[in-house]
Amino acid sequence: MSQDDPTHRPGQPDPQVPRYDAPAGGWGSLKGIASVARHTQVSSDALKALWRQNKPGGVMCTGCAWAKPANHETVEFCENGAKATIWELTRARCTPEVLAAHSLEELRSWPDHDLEQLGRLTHPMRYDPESDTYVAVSWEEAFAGIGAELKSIDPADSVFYSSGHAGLEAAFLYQLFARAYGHNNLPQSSNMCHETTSVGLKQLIGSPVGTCVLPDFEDCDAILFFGQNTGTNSPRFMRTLKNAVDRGCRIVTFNPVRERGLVEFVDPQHLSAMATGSGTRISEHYFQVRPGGDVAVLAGMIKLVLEAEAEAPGTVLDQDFIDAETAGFEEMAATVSAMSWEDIEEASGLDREMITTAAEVYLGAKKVIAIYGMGLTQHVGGFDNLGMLVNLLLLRGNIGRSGAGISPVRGHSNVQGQRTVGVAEKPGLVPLDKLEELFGITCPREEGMNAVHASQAILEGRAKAMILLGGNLVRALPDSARMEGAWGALDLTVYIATKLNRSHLTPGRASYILPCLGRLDEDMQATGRQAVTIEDSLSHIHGSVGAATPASEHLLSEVAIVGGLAKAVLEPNPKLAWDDWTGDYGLVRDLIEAVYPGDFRDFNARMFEPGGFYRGNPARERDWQTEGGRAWFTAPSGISALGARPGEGQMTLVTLRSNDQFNTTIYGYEDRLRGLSGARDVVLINPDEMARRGLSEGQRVDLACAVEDGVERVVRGLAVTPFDLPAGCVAGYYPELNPLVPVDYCETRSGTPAYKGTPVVLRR
Ligand SMILES: Nc1nc2c(c(=O)[nH]1)N[C@H]1C(S)=C(S)[C@@H](COP(=O)(O)OP(=O)(O)OC[C@H]3O[C@@H](n4cnc5c(=O)[nH]c(N)nc54)[C@H](O)[C@@H]3O)O[C@H]1N2
Ligand SMILES: Nc1nc2c(c(=O)[nH]1)N[C@H]1C(S)=C(S)[C@@H](COP(=O)(O)OP(=O)(O)OC[C@H]3O[C@@H](n4cnc5c(=O)[nH]c(N)nc54)[C@H](O)[C@@H]3O)O[C@H]1N2
Ligand SMILES: [Mo]
Repeated sequence: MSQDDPTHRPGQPDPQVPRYDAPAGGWGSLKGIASVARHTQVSSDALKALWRQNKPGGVMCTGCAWAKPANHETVEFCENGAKATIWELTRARCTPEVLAAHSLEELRSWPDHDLEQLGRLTHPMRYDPESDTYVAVSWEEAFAGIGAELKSIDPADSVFYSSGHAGLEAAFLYQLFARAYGHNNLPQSSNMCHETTSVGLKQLIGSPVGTCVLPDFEDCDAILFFGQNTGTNSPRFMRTLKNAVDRGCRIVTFNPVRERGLVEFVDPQHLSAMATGSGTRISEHYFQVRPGGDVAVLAGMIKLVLEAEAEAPGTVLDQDFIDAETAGFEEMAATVSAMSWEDIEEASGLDREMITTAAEVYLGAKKVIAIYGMGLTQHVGGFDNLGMLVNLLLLRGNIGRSGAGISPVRGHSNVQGQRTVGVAEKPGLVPLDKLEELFGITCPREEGMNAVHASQAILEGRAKAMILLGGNLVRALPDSARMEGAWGALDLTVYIATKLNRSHLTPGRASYILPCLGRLDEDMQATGRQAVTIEDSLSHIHGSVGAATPASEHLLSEVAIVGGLAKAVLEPNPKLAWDDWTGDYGLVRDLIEAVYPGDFRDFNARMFEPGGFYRGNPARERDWQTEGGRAWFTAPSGISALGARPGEGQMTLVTLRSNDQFNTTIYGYEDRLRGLSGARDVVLINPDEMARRGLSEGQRVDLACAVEDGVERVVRGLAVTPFDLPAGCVAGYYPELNPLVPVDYCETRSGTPAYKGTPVVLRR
């Protein structure tokens, strides 16, 4: 910034971009755990749980869905897994006395962090409008009250949401309950997350999930990383990456933010590296693409691959594969070839040389894996992002062979698995005939509501009842401020949860909080201690046995709660044996196997196999279960994944997770790996952009959504914070900025909200 810049105040330093130069992992990660432990009442059970975490026969982490290896290390948890465990197994209790002392009106003024900090919920609770508090009720009263409400409405007006926390057993019973009751309204957290993957990859390669398994990472020559923040969101994956780099695998990353984990990493288990603090460089090249610019990057790379083939015909493309296994090549190639470098550089924010460097890495590798996360899925043009990535991989046969493939990194620990066992609003994805035959029920056949449809139904007053199996939907959804306003018009809200969160503070006319056991808790039922199962990001199924003493004797398991609700609503049916199933989860696994024999063969016998058992993936075997039976090249509908080019004065808003949160659960105010700390009400902006707009560090500004649909969406009082970002965009934290994202500003085919690409304007 120059001295004659009107915003430069004498004596003030130029805005500095915050830096965190230490590698991800290392001592910093231990400090991160310690800081959460300091202000949480850590129980001794938490330490025991960490020891057993992600090991065969142990307990599967409640955090992310990253794979659990068969040959585990002594310590198989990461910084954020430890935080999740310590947070869940706190000694703090959110009792009826605590809740009696605070009205909901008061609690609504608390930050998210403080609500969960109250500790584990201990009793079933009912909202009492008179005192504006939650009051304790018995389970019998709660089930009877909820049952009466649900029986009085049209099932099609109710919505059964699930966040990806619950195990396969509870999830399977939950969808069975919904269908027996009479609807397919089963939105799930993946609707806000990897729905682009579920819809996109299914259409393109016939599989709604990734094609890679852990051994592929020991065999690949190059990894391309798009919009996934490993160091924070799946830290155990860092070790896999480090091992890959150590044996010569090359990594190229595209991300608007220089995320430390993808720059450098020290494995906390490696004593010599810890002692010297010397990290492993993870990305050989790191390109700060513009938000939504990946379509253009990939177009550039594809152009270069096609040019290389034209120069040396028969040597670059895997022509046999393209001819035998794919469709759509010509149209894709024509569309991409017609894109100009000028447009590609403009949309990507990268120059041709950078894209050429990336293409050279791709062309120099025999086996390539592409990894991606929310940076590709949460855009209006998310499908184009995936389509282009699949195009690039297909050109050289990089899907369906060892050491190659496409690997979306999933979010919640069992988000993928819940979909596998039928938590889906699309009836076509579920073997309904089988359910009818096994359980003597009639399944509705109409398409149900996904998260966006449910949100619209709530905003328009059409929905009557919401049940949340975990999660904090009011806060996680787009348009969250409008959602909070509309939610109160519901007849019934039911929150099955471990901790108090902001959604619970928006009760419907009748509202209940049903406190459940978490996965880390010991779950004793009629036949003894129960195990549950989850599916990881790489489609492996793992048994998990909780051993912690439950937070209160009044907690029920999620399986028991779903059974209790179902019994209170449904007519008696001997084939729906909720009590027997609650007594023995093995019976539920037998049913899952009966409905999905291909995926869950010998389920009960195999659930504790080290590394989990693989449920397979036809695309990995080049069995393309798509229209036409081939893998599809697709021509993108435009050069950017943004809904529209930002207009004059507008910027693209990217919402981020900090290193100190798990979705809407805020552990603290440190975003150590980005060199930020102390506050979450910030707007991150490039220093040049700050100067151009005459902004100073710490100045409070408002952000307003620039989508014109007649609704005002503003978040006020954000502190301007200089940060290393491409020009033309701003970033800030999820969920604080969710009021800015319009509910129907979402991915065109799957409805995934455009949390990474909403146009905004900045106001003083
Ligand atoms: N500790 C922790 N772990 C978590 C979670 C958590 O909140 N905390 N959440 C869990 C869940 S539910 C999920 S879905 C996953 C989410 O994990 P990720 O997929 O990593 O999601 P985000 O952190 O939202 O954003 C990913 C990255 O996308 C980048 N990005 C933004 N826009 C673009 C773009 O247009 N192009 C490219 N190439 N990159 C872009 C951002 O800079 C960011 O680094 O993590 C899971 N694990
Ligand atoms: N702006 C913006 N918004 C986003 C995103 C983004 O990147 N940007 N990401 C989106 C994504 S990827 C996702 S997945 C969603 C997440 O949205 P949700 O899944 O709805 O939210 P979570 O924060 O995971 O839910 C936390 C709550 O779950 C409950 N809970 C925790 N463990 C358990 C359990 O074992 N059982 C039960 N029953 N309850 C439990 C606790 O009460 C806790 O308060 O948010 C989405 N929203
Ligand atoms: Mo997610």
